[in-house]
Formats: sequence, C-alpha cells, structure tokens
Amino acid sequence: MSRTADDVAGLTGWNADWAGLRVAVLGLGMTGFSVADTLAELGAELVVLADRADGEIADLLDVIGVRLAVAELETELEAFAPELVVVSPGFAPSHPLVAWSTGAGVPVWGDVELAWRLRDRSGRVAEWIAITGTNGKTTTTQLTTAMLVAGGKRAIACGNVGVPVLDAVRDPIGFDALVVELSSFQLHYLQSMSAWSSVCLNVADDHLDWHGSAAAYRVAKGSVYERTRVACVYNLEDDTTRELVEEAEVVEGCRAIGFGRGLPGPSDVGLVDEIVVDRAFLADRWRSATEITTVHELETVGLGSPHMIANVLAASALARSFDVSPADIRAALRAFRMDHHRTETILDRDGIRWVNDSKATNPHAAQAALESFDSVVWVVGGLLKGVDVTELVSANRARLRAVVLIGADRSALREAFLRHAPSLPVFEVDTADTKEVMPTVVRLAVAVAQPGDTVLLAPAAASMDQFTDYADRGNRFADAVREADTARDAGGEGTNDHEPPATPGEG
Ligand code: UMA
Repeated sequence: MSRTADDVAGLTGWNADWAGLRVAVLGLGMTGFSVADTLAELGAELVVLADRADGEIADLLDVIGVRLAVAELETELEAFAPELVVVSPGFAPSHPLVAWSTGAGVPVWGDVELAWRLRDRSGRVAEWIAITGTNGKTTTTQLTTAMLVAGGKRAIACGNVGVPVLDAVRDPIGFDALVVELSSFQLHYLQSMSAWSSVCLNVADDHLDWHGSAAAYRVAKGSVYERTRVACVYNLEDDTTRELVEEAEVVEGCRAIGFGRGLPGPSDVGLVDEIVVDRAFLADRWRSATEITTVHELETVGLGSPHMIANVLAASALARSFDVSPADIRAALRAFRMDHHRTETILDRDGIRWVNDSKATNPHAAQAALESFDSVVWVVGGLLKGVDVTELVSANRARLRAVVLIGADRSALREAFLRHAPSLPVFEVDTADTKEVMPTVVRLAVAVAQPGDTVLLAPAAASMDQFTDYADRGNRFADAVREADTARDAGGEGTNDHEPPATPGEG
C-alpha cells in the first residue's frame, strides 16, 4: 500500500521504516549521490532523475544498484509515482519536475531535511550550528569549525561548503557539532531543522532568478532561525537580519545575540577600542565584557578587513554559544588561514597589487571587496542571475581607475557604466575561448594600472557562462597574472611600462 504524505512526514530517525519507500532523487551531483547512497542503505526503492550526470558518479550509482534516468524525466517521474521526492539545490521550485511533485501533493525535501531526520545515525547525536547569509558564510563556517575544534569539540564543516550534510551524518564516530553552511536553495527545501544556534550574516539581492523574487529569497534566508534553541545571532549593521530573528518562531529560552563592529551592548559581540569583546556569554554582561582578540591580531592573519572582522564576530558568537572559551577562540584565529579566491593577493609588484576575489559572485560580495581598496582596476562580469548592478557601479565610481568587462553577455554592465560612469575607461574582453579570457584581462589591466592601484577580480556574478566555477575563474586569473610576471622577468610582454590602449573597447 502506498504511503501518504502524513506517513512520510512521520519518518524521523535512522531506524524509522524507510524500507520500500518509493523515493525519486532529483539531480546527480554531490547532493544527489549522497541522498541515493543513504536511502539505498536504508532499503528505499529509488530512481535518480538528472538531465546530465558526471560519468564517474553515474558509474558509482550503478555500483550501489540505483537506477538513473537521464531522458523523458517527467514521464519517468509520473510512472514511478514517488511517495517522496528529494531534490538537489540546483533545481528551482519552478523546475517542471519539482512543480509536478508539489502539484501532485508529494512531499519535496532537500538533502538537508533528510539529513536532519537521520541525524541519530551514530550514537553520538551532533548539535547543528546553522550559517547562512548572502556573503561570508563559507568563511564564517570555517572559522566557527576551527574555533570548536580548538575548544576540544569534534566538529565538521558541511553543507554548501562542499561536504554534503548526509556524509557528515553518516560518519561512523559521530560529532559533537555539525557546522552547516546553508544556501538559500537548501533553506527553501528545509522544513524541520531545529539548530542549537543559527546566524544570517547579511541579506542582499542574489539568486533572484532561482527564487523568483527578493521577498522569496528573504523568506528562505530567514528560515534559518526557525526553531533555534540556544542563540539566534544577527548582524547589528543589517536591520533585515534582526527583523528575520523577530519574525522567527524559536524555542522558548532562545536568545538573540547581536554582532557588529561598533560598541557592543549587553547580549552583543563587538569591538571596544579595536578589541573584540563578548558581552553576551558571561554572567555579568551588564557591567563587564570578555576580551577575545584584537583587530591588530586579526590583521596579521589576513582577517582585518571590515567584512572579515564581521565574520569573526559572528563565528565567535556561535562558538561562545557552544561553550568554547575566549582563549580557544583566540588560538583558532591565530592559526586560521583564508581559502583561495577570497581577497587573495596573487602578486604585489611595482606598487600594483593583483587580487583574486573570484568568490565575489554577487554585487554585495563585490562591494565588500571593492571597499578594501582605494584605487582599483576592476575586473567584473559573468552571469548576473537577475540582480541589478546599477547601485554597485554608481557607488564605486570614485575608486575606479578603469574597468575590464568579462562574461558572455556584458550588456547590463556596459549599460550601467555608460550611464553612471561615462568618462571611465571600460575595456571589454570579447572572446568565446575560455583560455583566452584571463590572459586578455591581464594584458588590458597591465596597460592601465598605475602604482598604488589594485587590479581586482571581483566579478559580482557567477562564473558558469565562461568557466567551470568560481575556483576555475580565480585559478585562471592567478595563472595569467603569474605568467605575465614571468614573461616580464624574461624580458617579454607583461610589464607596466607601455602605454594604455588609446581607446577603450574590446580586447
Ligand atoms: N541537475 C539537473 N537539472 C537541473 C539542475 C541540476 O539535472 O536543472 C542535476 C545534474 O545532474 C547536475 C546536478 O543536478 O549534475 C547538480 O546538482 P546541484 O546543482 O544541486 O549541485 P550539487 O553538486 O549537488 O552541489 C550542491 C551545491 N550546489 C548548488 O547549490 C548549485 C553545492 O554548493 C554544495 O556544496 C553541495 O550541494 C553540497 O551541499 C555550491 C554552490 O555553488 C558550492 N552553491 C551556491 C552558492 O554558494 O552560491 C548556492
């Protein structure tokens, strides 16, 4: 007999009756495989539907005996008549397979919903610390994890950071805490998580094409706070995050903890005279504060820019909520190393700094990167995901020496610069050959950059129109910068001693 949506809603726990449940898994990337592998172990009846699939993962699916369909997906789905659909985050709610499932009244979960229900897999049930925000979430996730580990906890960073949550849940030893980075896509398909503590770092327009509207994106982000048990951490410099906490239904006794670069009130984590202090997690918070670290120390490990300090404050609040001592947090920060592609200096020569911030995949992130420098040759463009760039262009006009436009479709940016910065030199890289994009960028930038300038790759856009992902885009930029530098040492091209191109235009 088929199981109803109510039966499926009641499936919580590794030992629930998953056997024979008919589940359609949408997508076969990182997420889809982890879902299929888990449910196969639980004895569910499965089909994976994906219109494209990496050969290696498809082979693995075959090994675990799960069927894959790559064509006629709607017909396949209807014929399979699933009792549950588990969807990968790349599938928007408007995708025909998702729309059919919701229309037919079939429960649609994301992998994180499934992971939450299966979190008692090992005897040691981990608490979850949930992290979202338009920007800074990966760094904050890594910082929080490092702090927990320094505090002697067994913790792992998972979720959007690149480790499916189900992989963490199925660890045989188990963890004290999962530090879960959640994208707005994952949050949209998550219904029952009740985190120990949670944070939404900031909210700015992103992924509007996926969500359909800014309001829907905001709702998804805010859902991170729902059912939080100990601490909802919010950004004192971003009113939206405070409103989202106010709107959330949390567990009785859960506290709201603010973080920000100003003076902290009681229940906040903030800065006093360049010292990072906690005024939230101490008994006498009305009269005293605990020192965690100093801005000077953060600068020495590359965490001194305004947005990095904000990430450190948020991570500190989360770690303090899990009882990590200030001394352990400080030790974690001292040992912390930033990932590649985040305001990463590739070369600093003759007064010109070359910086890779390929991780800036939306205007909000690009703004944070631009603010770190006074005079910039800005490499920008790619897939804009339906987001308006006008404000970004007009707000940064004064710090720009010149602009190098990349991306398959550069029209929106071209238009914005024409309108809001008509006298600014704008060069376009017009090539369909991926290998040629970054060498051309570097040639153009070399010609216009002056001592004191930063050539900044902060595209404000996703990369998939021209590159595999943001890492590929950043690596190609870094390689092109280094190659031009080597060529210069060898006496060839790539120096800063020739004239700028006479007229901006296509490179
Ligand atoms: N697919 C289709 N049709 C579609 C869309 C997808 O068939 O219309 C199938 C294909 O088989 C494809 C697979 O789905 O191979 C890809 O699934 P996916 O796009 O959901 O990606 P995963 O490999 O499962 O990785 C996802 C996250 N990707 C996205 O949200 C787009 C990863 O975040 C995350 O690390 C991983 O799950 C583990 O949780 C990456 C990301 O780009 C880093 N995130 C976005 C961001 O940070 O901006 C949200």
